[in-house]
Amino acid sequence: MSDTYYVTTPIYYVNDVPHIGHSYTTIAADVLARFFRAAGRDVHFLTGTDEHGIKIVKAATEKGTTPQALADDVVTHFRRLWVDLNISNDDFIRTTEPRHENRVQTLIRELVARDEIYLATYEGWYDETQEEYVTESTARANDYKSEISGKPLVRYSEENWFFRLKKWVPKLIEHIEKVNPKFVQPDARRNEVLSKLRMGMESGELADLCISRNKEKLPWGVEMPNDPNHVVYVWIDALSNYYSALGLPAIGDEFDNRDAKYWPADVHLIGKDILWFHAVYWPCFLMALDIPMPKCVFAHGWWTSEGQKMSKSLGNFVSREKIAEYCEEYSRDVYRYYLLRAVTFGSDGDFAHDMVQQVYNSDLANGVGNLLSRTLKMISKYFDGEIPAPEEDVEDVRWVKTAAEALHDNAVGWMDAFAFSKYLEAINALIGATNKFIDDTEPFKLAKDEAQRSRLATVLYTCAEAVRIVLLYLAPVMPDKTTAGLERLGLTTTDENLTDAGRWGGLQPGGKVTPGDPLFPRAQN
Ligand code: ME8
Repeated sequence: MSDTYYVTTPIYYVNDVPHIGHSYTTIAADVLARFFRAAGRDVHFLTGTDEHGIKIVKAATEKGTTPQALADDVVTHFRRLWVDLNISNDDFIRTTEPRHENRVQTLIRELVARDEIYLATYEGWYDETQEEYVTESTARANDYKSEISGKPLVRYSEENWFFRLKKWVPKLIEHIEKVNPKFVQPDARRNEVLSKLRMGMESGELADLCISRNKEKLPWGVEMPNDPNHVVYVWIDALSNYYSALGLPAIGDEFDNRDAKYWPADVHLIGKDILWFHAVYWPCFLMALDIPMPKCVFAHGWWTSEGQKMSKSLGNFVSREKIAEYCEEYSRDVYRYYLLRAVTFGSDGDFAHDMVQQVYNSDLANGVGNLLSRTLKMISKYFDGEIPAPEEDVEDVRWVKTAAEALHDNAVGWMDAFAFSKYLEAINALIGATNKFIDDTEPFKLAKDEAQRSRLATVLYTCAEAVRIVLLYLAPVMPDKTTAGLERLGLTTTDENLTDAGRWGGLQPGGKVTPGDPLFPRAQN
């Protein structure tokens, strides 16, 4: 039995159509899923949509439709975008599906049985854009506006069900500090969560969590199984998707335990905006239910566009249409590559047309694209398109081999640590070492001297082998282009485990190569 790997994205709200931010998390998750599948793990990749709550009701009212009709429409945009971006998710969950709703109710029933929730009156501020109660001091500090959206906070007074959050916080702090120091990543986010937790406990401001909403005010949600006057708070409903989608807990339907072997999740990938929900509410909720916690929550940074916060009125919004334009101009693989290459995962990034072009030309047109076409052309010209057998020990091959081995030996570790930048840098280092190798060994000169025939064979085998390894490791990021590149090398993508296939020396001499048009033609200004 191979190791399992369960990766999730947030489930996205259906109040509006998807944009670059949604695509970022989903592409990152897809790259992890593709990489670990290739590395031999048994992967489960989940995404979906978050369809309940006040945000959806308001958006539906504004559009003159019902929440269900809005959800049914917007979900198709998400689904289509994931197909367009070549996302390989294994499941797609909608929170309005019975398989999810029934399991949320079962989880709540279990909380009731364990005396983890109680009825009380809440009086205070509510951030409707974030679906979150806000303490008086936070509200005051932000001028009674949402910290995230800037929209005015709303005064709420309601009788509601509360989850005994405070009771679990000391155990959570211990978990993050000692038991699993990798639980919240990156480190800066972990420290942020820890200090906010400690401050909340010391000041007494960290309150129990209100997990229901009055049904008269908000009928659009999962009904509290113990109280028909209330619906489940949308965040408790939403977070449960990571568990319910696996057919957990068992409730006696056809989904029971379907993918149970994947729990606990290896990683919940999220944006930094929703860290608190994932790093605090979710693990406390699981502890209260005696369910194992996910292994890690990784919060990535925020994208701006052309140097500014994205906004429809500024005209810099990277919408689904805009993404389609980039995919048309450069290909979907390039869009995927750019998002992971432009910034270290965890930091904020800016999406700017000039930068896309710069990265495209330097890494792809001049980098891997040029290396592939140089190599194929020389093999065609000097060896009639047949990959030659390496014969001589050429001293400079060592540098290329070392770069290939560094990639091979560290790839799994980097991907386990979400270090996409290091992974891509190592690929680019191998490309650079191989291009330098060609410049140093000057195969076009060797070709003029019959006595140098075996040296030329070694040089070109080395180039072809380096390109093969580059393409294999780029495949999780750029599945289309790398398949095309490998085909030109006479190779089909195989089921062979990347850990074996990515080792130096795997290329068999004698295969036929076919040079074609450039994989990444240079982009002009
Ligand atoms: O929060 N830059 O859904 P959501 C980077 N339904 N990432 C961005 C981004 C940006 N500018 N904008 C959005 C929700 N994202 C809840 C989640 S999970 C149980 C429930 C990404 O539609 C990022 O991953 O508002 C962020 O966390 C997510 O979209 C928020 O999506």
